Parts: sequence; C-alpha cells; structure tokens
Amino acid sequence: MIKFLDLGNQPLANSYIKRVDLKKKEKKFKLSVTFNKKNYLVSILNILPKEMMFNEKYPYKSSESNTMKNSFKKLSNKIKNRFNTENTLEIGSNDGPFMKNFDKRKIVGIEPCKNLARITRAKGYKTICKYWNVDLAKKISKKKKFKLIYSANTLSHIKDISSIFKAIDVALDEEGVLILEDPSLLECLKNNAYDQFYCEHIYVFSTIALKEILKKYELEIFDIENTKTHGGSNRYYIKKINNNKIKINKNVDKNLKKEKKYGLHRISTYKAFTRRVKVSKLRLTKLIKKLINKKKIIIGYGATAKSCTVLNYCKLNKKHIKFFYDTTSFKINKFLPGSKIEIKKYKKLTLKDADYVYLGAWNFKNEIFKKEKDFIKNGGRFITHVPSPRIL
Ligand code: JHZ
Repeated sequence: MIKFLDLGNQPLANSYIKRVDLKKKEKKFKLSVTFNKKNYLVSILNILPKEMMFNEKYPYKSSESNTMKNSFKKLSNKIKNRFNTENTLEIGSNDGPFMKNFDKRKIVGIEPCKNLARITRAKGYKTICKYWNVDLAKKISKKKKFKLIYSANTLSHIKDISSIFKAIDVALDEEGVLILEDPSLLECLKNNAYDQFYCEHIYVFSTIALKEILKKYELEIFDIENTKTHGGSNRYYIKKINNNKIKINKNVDKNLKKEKKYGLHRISTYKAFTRRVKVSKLRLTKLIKKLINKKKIIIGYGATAKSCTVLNYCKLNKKHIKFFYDTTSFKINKFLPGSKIEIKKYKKLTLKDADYVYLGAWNFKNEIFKKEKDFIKNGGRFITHVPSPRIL
C-alpha cells in the first residue's frame, strides 16, 4: 500500500457537536489515503471502529434531497422492469428512499443505525437493525435466497470487504442480481473532490479495483451506469460468474478502458491528484480570506460529511464561514466537527443576508441553484472548490 494523500488530523465527519459540548475535546484521527498496487484499491489508512460511526445517533438521511429521492424512484422503476424483484434485499436502507418504491412484502432492509431503522419500520417496512455479515446473511436467506440485492453508498463504508462479499454470496440466489452504487474514483480524481475521503468512506471504488475483488468471490460485473449522484457515481450490476444466462454488456469494458486511460492503475496518477489537492487548498483559503478582508459575509449551504474534510484540511472556521444552513433535523443547532461552525435551520429566503454561499453540498448544485434562483438573481453568489475553487 502506498500512501499518497495526507488530509491532516480530522474529527469524525458526522459527529455534529451540541452547544453544551463545545468545550469538550474532540476525537481526532489522521486521515490519509492509500493506493494498493496489487488490486488497485484506494482506501483510507486509519479505519475507525464501525460502532463509533454507525450507531443510534447517525445524522445523515438520504431523503433530505429531492435529487436522491428522484434517483431512487427512477432506478426502482427501471429494475422492476428489468429484473425479478419479488424478493429484494437492501443493505444500508437509511431512512428508506429506495425501499419506499417497493411492495412492503417484497423487500427487507438492513440498517445498523437504530434511529434510521425506526423510521422505515414505522412505515411498515421490515428492517433489520444489524451490521451486514455472514451470520446475518445465513439467517435471513435460510428459507429463500434473494433475487435482487441493492446497496447504495454503503459498501464503501464497510472495512471487511471479504465478509461483505462472502455474505452476499450466501444471500444471493444463483440467478440473482447484485446492484452496487458508490462514488466513482475516476470522477473523484477528475473533480479534485478530495472531500470524498473522510472516516466513513473507507474505500472509493474504481471499476478496475472492484473487478479484481469480485473475482475472488466468483462474482462479476455485467453492466455499469455512470450516474451524476454524489458528484459522479457508478452503478454496478453484478452476477455470479456461473450464471451464464446474463450477458456482459460492452460498457463494462468501456469503463475499464476509460479508467486505465486516465491511469487509475498507476501511482503517478494519485501523486498528481495530491499536487492538485494542495493547490486547491491554497486557492480556496486565498479566495475566502480575500472576501473576508473585503467585509463580505460568507455562509455555508449543506453541512455535509464532505465539508468536514474541506474545513478541517483548509483550517476554515466561523471567522471565515459564519454558519451553515441545513434541512436535517439531527444537525440543526449543532456545530460542525473540528471547525465548530454553527448549523442553522434552513428556511426559504434566509440566504438574503449573505454575499456569498459556500456549497458544502456541491453534489446537489443543480437542485440548490433551482431553489435559490432569487438569491442569484439579486446578486448573491456561490463558492465551490469543485473542480477548482471559484465563485460561480
Ligand atoms: P450529502 C453522507 O455524506 C454520508 P454527505 C455518507 N457517508 C455518504 O456516503 C453520503 O452521504 C451518501 C443538506 N441539504 O448527501 C442535507 C440541504 O440542507 O452531500 C444534507 O445534510 N438543502 C452516508 O453528508 C447535506 O445537505 C438542500 O437543498 O457528504 C447533503 O449531504 C440539499 C439538496 C441538501 O452527503
């Protein structure tokens, strides 16, 4: 494993601080990113225990953005037409934006965060509040294996890859389909989106790495969609190698070639990314400090896990960004980890007192711009660091 990026001492990305705890010492860890020359896997170096991150206080809800709700709805319709969804499993069901498009009798969710599992259970969806592993897979598939297993933005959060895929092998029907959706390493590098790395994102997958890993578990990718969600993701359609009924789509090879052409199999590509990340840090801090010197008011939009990496790596705090707006109830009236910038409840029109708005949720730029067209019309401007720091 070769370490190529050092993002400094970072707090836990989703550990928003209560006002009464502001003076308490925060847990921090060294965030650095590595490349494995053998299997091309990119992962963070210091991996925290899962219980520290995914527990009954987990603040992130996928349903907070219309973009994600729409994406899950569109995908559900598509896969219902293409595959057998009579017996579906979702690993990491969060607050249910995927599940809710399915018949309650035909889908089971796995969600280790109690506060989230409670939400889907209350809506009548069977939700198992446990971490995904082989024992759990055996238990739930004893009578009937799953025809479809779906998991979005979850597998990149689980350290033990071998246990993930062994468990999937146990639970998946011989003719079943596994669909995985996670941020694309290629897009992350192209966009200089170093904020895709934080404690929860243990891996950012490429197709070339995933292909190598899957081979070990007798699984293979038969189709790929490049989606726009979360700043550019890949949706991998996977089957058991022995299932010859499904043909491999040409776009699998196309994606592999595209990634190789960019150099995702070479350490030099990652070293070049690191150089760009350092420049990005310098430019963002310069831009923000220049605006502050001109007495401009900057606030933040979307107190994301990604923002935690940017704010702490660039050493930005409330002197630079006055506060953040967010719609998530668990985050409101708390403070961002490390930078200790306050998070306020978003209300329509509240942007009008700011000159500039830093896009913490840059991945939802289109949705946010549509919502804030009056702010833009009246001269308000957004700041982003993706793909390079600038005023939009
Ligand atoms: P968003 C989380 O990362 C954590 P984050 C996790 N590790 C992961 O992988 C991804 O999600 C999928 C707010 N918002 O999705 C809601 C508004 O306030 O970019 C959210 O707090 N107004 C599981 O946190 C945040 O922004 C809006 O109009 O980086 C978005 O967070 C919109 C659209 C969002 O994920």
